[in-house]
Amino acid sequence: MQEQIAQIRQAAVESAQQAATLQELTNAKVRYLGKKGELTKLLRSMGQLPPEERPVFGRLVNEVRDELEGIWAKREQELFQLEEEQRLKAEALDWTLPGRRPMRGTLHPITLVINEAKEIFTGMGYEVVEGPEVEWDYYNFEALNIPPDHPARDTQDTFFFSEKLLLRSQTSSVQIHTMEQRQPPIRIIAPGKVYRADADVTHSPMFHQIEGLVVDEGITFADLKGTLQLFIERMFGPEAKVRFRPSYFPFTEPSAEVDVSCIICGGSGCRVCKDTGWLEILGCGMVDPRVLRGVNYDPDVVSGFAFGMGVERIAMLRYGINDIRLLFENDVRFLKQFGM
Ligand code: 2U9
Repeated sequence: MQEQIAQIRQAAVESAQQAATLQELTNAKVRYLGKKGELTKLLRSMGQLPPEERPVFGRLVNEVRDELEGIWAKREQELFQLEEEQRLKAEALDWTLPGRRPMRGTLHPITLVINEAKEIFTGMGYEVVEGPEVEWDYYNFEALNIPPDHPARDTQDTFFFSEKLLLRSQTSSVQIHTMEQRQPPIRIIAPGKVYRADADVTHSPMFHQIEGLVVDEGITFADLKGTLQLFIERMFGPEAKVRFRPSYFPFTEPSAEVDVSCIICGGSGCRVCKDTGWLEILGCGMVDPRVLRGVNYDPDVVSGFAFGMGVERIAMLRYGINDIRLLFENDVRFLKQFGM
């Protein structure tokens, strides 16, 4: 009997030592110390012994049981630590890895140009004003001295909702609204979307304009020239040369178109400037007295100058973009090349 106890003890100790996981250890415990386990079975067979041997035997079995339970508790602790270490190793994080950057957008080149123009003009004391894109014929054409038979009024060029309502084809309407509401001095720029029935490599049916208007006593063409010269130098760099050519617009008299020395070749002639060395970038002039009279300003007391430019054209020249459609497709691979 004692030998049997010793054998079971030995086998139990070995199985505890050999158990490689907590599960195996539990299984082994059930096998030796469980209700139907080897040691329990041995204790139950005690009845077969002579009564005088039973106390010694019982004590011996219970001693072995206590010892085994101690061994199990120790092994359990060891295996628990082992498994915990393995789990932590498997889940290990490298805190020194660089984080994943959140996707960050960039400002659209059109927005960049508008923002820059706003900076330049507000720096000269201008105010930024905006107005409706759906406009009355009066504000878009009539108040700007554009006669009823002017080609711009053709449905080929302008999007009409009705005889009197349209999508503005220029932001000049904003300046008319402003003049109706205020008295000189006026110094404003009006950036925004305009619409014309036109679409090819250099034209889009929706594009952006920045127009400016200054009205006060004693405003002259010299003020206009100085202002635009400064704007162009700030927008295109100090080496940009500027020239004014006489032109015609119904709303300004006299009128001029303004060229900047080619920003690609610097004026020596290339494909972009068609070998002229110059790029046309805006139109301007002294506000026609008829326009001033139309908003109840007295052209004998005040005078003004105005100018207008296409933002897409300026963005294309500044960033060397050769197809206007790139500005409207919103391909992220294109857009992400531009700064914040
Ligand atoms: C008022 C009076 C006059 C705005 C002006 C231009 C000349 C001009 C074009 C540039 C390229 C339009 O985007 S474009 O196609 N604009 O040449 N715009 S003077 O004149 C005004 C504006 C408002 C009350």
